[in-house]
Amino acid sequence: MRCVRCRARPEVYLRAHNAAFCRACYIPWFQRQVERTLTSGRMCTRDDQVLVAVSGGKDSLALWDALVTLGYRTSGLHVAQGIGGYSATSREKVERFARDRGLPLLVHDLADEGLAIPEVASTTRRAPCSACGTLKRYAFDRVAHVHGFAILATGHNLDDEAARLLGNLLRWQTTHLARQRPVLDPRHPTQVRKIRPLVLVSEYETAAYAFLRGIDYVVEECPYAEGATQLLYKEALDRIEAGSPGTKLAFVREFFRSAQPLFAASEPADGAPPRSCTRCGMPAFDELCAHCRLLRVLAPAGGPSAA
Ligand code: Q46
Ligand code: ZN
Repeated sequence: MRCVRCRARPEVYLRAHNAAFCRACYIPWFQRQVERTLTSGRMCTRDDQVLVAVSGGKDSLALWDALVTLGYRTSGLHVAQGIGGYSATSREKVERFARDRGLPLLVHDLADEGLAIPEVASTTRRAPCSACGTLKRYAFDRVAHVHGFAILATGHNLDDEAARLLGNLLRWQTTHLARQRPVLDPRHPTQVRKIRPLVLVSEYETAAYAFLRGIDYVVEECPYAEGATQLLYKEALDRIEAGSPGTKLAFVREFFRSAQPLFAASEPADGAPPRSCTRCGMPAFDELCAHCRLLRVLAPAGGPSAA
């Protein structure tokens, strides 16, 4: 097989697309996929300021790199979780990436607020990923709001989206299916638009891009990732993909195109819009937002501040 663009010796083989690319042709191909998702989903324009959530992993750094190369105006946001050596290495990779390219970066360290994930999880007896999800989502919204960003981009890729879709379908989580889309518009004055420009490129495609672009990312997994149910779904989908290349892409793309609007239509206006948390003013479905409820469990008599 030869590079489908220039007939040179290929370096990347994409079974899902029945195509192969040399290094020089693969990089613009990947960027074009991202651009296509950005424009067809009306995610953002080159006039917008986009805050990119960067964990230090290949997906988020590849996304930031692609957005910058495509001419989008971006800043990075790294939420440090206080998970020992893993978090230290992740932060180092993100800071070096930003410094080497002269890109603006905001770092929000949960440990500075007394909210390092291992301690929060053991004190509240919540699963680390559940506490981490609540604190990260809150930090994304809060930092974006405080710094005046209207758009937050995350590096979820096709494999993440397919696993999430499978999980939602296996349990017929219709409310979740109604809100599973690559663009989520704000429903509260403190929320920002959330976009997922990598939803149609696979983990392999993103890893190949990061490698060919010379991006230095954190390779080790978060120590809490092992055993996550999502990994089980990913393994099942990988087996299906190996026997029938292109299935993941069709699964997710057709969901967005045909099925998701039906689920959205059956949940009028995405359910009731959130109220304002009485403690911090951020979106809440109760008197307190999920973040402030967590703080209350951690320190019933006051404790860590809401900001
Ligand atoms: S960082 Fe946080 Fe993940 Fe680690 S604790 Fe779980 S959710 S696995 S993306
Ligand atoms: Zn709150």
